[in-house]
Parts: sequence; C-alpha cells; structure tokens
Amino acid sequence: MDLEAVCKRSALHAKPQGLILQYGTAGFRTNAQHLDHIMFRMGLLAVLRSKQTRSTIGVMVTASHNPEEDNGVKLVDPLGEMLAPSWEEHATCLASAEEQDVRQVLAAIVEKEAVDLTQTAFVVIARDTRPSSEKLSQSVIDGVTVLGGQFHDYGLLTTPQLHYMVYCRNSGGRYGQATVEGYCQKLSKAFVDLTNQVSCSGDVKRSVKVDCANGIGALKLREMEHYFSRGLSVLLFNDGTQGRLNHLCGADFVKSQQKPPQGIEMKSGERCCSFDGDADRIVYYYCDADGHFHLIDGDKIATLISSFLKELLLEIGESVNLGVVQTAYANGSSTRYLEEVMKVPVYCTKTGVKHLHHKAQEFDIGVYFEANGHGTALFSEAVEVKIKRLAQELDDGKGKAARTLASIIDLFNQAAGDAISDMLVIEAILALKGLTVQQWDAIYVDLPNRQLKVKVADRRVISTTDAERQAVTPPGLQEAINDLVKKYTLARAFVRPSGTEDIVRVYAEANSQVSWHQSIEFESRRKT
Ligand code: 16G
Ligand code: ZN
Repeated sequence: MDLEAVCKRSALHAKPQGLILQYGTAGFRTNAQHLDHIMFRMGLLAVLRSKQTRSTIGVMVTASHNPEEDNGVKLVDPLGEMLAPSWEEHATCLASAEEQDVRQVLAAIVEKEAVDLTQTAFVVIARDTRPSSEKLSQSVIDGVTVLGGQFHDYGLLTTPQLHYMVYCRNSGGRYGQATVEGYCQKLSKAFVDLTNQVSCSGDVKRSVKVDCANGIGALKLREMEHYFSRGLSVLLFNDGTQGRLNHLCGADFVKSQQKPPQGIEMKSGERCCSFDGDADRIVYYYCDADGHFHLIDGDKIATLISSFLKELLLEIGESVNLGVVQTAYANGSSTRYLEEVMKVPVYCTKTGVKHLHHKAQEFDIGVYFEANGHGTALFSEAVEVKIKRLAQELDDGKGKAARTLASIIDLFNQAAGDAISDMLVIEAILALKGLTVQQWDAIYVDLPNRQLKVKVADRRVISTTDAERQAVTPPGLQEAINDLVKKYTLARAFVRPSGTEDIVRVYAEANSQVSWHQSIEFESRRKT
C-alpha cells in the first residue's frame, strides 16, 4: 500500500475541517456538497474489504428517497448484503479522520482486519440519477485506483441491481449473469413463465401504473419492459423528464403522507404503485368508487407473498420452514393475520434492512418487508435445489406447483429488496390468483395509525430494547407510554431515535382514532 500516494491524492478530496459523519442505517447521507472526501475514502475502504474477503465489493452512490440535493454512499458485501457491522465502524472512523490521520486509520484497519495487501481487489460501482452522482462516483473510483484496486463502473443502476451484480459475481455465475441484460432476462423469463399459466380467455392485457419518483426506476423499467410486455404493460409516471427526484412523489411520500403522488392519473379500481428514488422500495394503492385513497404497504405485500408461498408448499406437500420478518412499524392487523389466520411465524427486528435480511436467512424461506415497502424473500440453497428438482421430475399437480414456485424463486432479487422484482412478483401472484387490487386489500383491515417526527436536543438520550418496541431510557418514558396505551383497545405505541435523521420517531396505532377523552365524552352524553 503506497500510503504516500494515497495521502497525496486524499488531499485532492480534502475533508472539510471538523465535519463528522456517521455510517448510518443505510450508509452515509447528507447534502451532496459535503460528500467528496467520503466517496474517495469509501473507494479506499472498498478495496480493503475486497482484499480481506477475496471477493468483489459494491459501492452504490445514492440517497434513496431523500431530496435531490442530498446524496450518499453505501458498500455492498460479497453476497449482495449490507456491509458487516464491524466495517461500518471502520467506515465511520475513516470518514471522520482529519486529513493528516487518514494514513494511520487505514493502517489500523489493515491490522485489525488482517487484510492481506498482496491480494487483488475488485470493486463494482453504480449510481442513481442525481445530478451530483456522476462526479461523486468518480471520486469513489479515484479512491479505488489509488490503492491499486480494479473496478467496473456500471454507471446508472437501481440500488438492488447493484446488489444483484455483486451477488452474481461472487456466486461464480450460479445466481445469474452480472449484467443488466442478465438481470432483465432472468426476471423476465420467470415472469413470463408464470403469467403464461394464466388462462388467456380473451383477457384484456394486464396493466399497472408506476410512479417512478422521477428516479432511476423509470430508466431501468424502460430498458426492461419489452422483455415482459406480453404479460404486463407498465405505464410510467414521474419518469424524471419533468419533475424533481422524490418531490411530492415516490414510495416514501405516498407511505408517509398516505395520499397519491402528484403527476399520476388514477381511475377508480386501477392498480398503481410507487418506487422510491433508487427503486428499492415499492408500495401499491388505488382509489375506490367514492374516490377514497387506499394504501397497500409493505405489510400487505408480505402477507400476499407469504400466503401464496405457503399455499404452493401445501400443494407440493413439502414441509418447509417459512417465516415472516417485520419491524415494530408493521401494522398490528398484519401480524395478527399472519400468525392467527395464516399460521405463519412472525419475527420482529430492529429497523434497517440489514437486520431483517439477517433474520430472514435463518429460515428455509424467509419473507421480510418493512412497512415502508422494502423487502424480498430469501430461499435457502437446499430448498431452491429441491424445488427445482421436483419441478422437473413431477408431472402432476404437485409438479405444476413446484414449477410455479421455481419461477417465483427466480423472480425475487434475493440480494436486496427490489421495487422492479417485487412489482413483477406481485403482478404475477395477482394474475395467478385472479385477485383484484381491492380483493388483495381486503385480506385484513389496517389499524388506524400515525407516525410523527419530533425534533429533540439530543435523540441519543432515548435507548430501546425488544426490537425498538420498549424504551429503556430516559427513565419514566416507557411507563408514560404504557399508561396511555392501556386506555385503548389493540393499542401499541413506541418511540425510537431515527438512524437516518436527527429526529425521534413516534408511532401509535389502535382500533379506533377516537381519543380517550372523546370516547368518555361520548359515553357520558349517551347516558344522559
Ligand atoms: C433507510 C433504511 C430503511 C429504514 C429507513 C428509516 C436500509 C437500506 N434502508 O432507508 O430500512 O426503514 O432508513 O430508518 O437499511 P430510520 O427510522 O432509522 O430513520
Ligand atoms: Zn431506497
């Protein structure tokens, strides 16, 4: 490692004095103007991680659903997963080091992680459509090359596409071809195989309206739609030709505001969905005949998917351990429906994809979704091999179910939650089951809920346990929440510090939106 050269080059990507940023839930994120040094240093770190794991490492330049002027970066580990927690700490240390300390911090990481510097390194890079992304990804490349790493720049990709490329490269082609074409072909073949099973009794072609948040999702759907257009037509809105990225549109806007995005025309009963800015989240919605808006979030997506998988497994007659992973934000109705009606075990983890992904890996089939629409399904290698064998061997009803399941397995992006892949899975399941969007929505009724952001002086005074559902500190907080919650039926509430913003998030749900005071008033009026 030529530290002299590294330091010289680092000075060209100088860190603003005193600026401290943390590798948060989804990497570094802030205003794009403050990120040049972070990008360069993440290029350096990716090389070290690649040497240590002897694998290809990914670097994605994006700030997902955040405003257009922001940007961010995250590293992708060998199996397409989020960076390991110990390396998140190294990332924070390296990013916070003053210029003169960079050399020392690098050396410390090499020593602590026993990085063999003689190993070769390979890094793949991609970026979203933000105006700042291209220059920032050049800074990543600068960091990679100064440490002697080799790289491939994919240019514009969705975040889950980059995760997919990393996984493909490190699985020796077993998972798929590490090209955009390989990705499009794998998913489209699976989708067309599935939708070909649906009887074509003069059916009008299925279609879905997609709000692309003015981001990369539009470009990538356009690139791919001709591969599957026989089975589905996608009508793109907010495709980036006019509006600003994530502005009044996209999955995060729709989920948090519980209203349709601007720029989409909705007719009653039409299926619509929204991606976020880097296309790793999706939510569905529709308007009913009275013009009321209905949101179908990650919880209902997880329910549709896990119910379908469970039905297929029953038909095939294989006993496979299937579990669903959620976070504290999952609507209580979804958890109850999965546990009590579907008899599927449900687990709760902390917020952040890495926690859900990790838990889901413990099952033969693990379905995980955050209520905000990030999620996928993971299949153990043993299950995948078994199902694909049964799909070839069996010729009866069981064989048909096995072939359906085999295609569904191929349709999921098992490296990360992926709006495009999830959309195709959902569209295939709805088509195969002959469900309308209203019928899907009617599986269960969401408990009314609210989520608020509260600005506080220091959010770190709040610490939590039990997958963020209980506050440990400050003293008295949890007791106060308990006192309120016990006044209501099916009520739940929690408070946690955000991992991505300098705020505290407050969540509450109950079987009615009527407050305790209102209901007491109502009761006493009724009696008089
Ligand atoms: C990030 C996370 C997401 C989380 C959200 C809010 C990833 C890839 N994304 O978008 O999982 O729900 O932040 O987190 O991990 P927060 O409530 O801690 O701010
Ligand atoms: Zn995202």
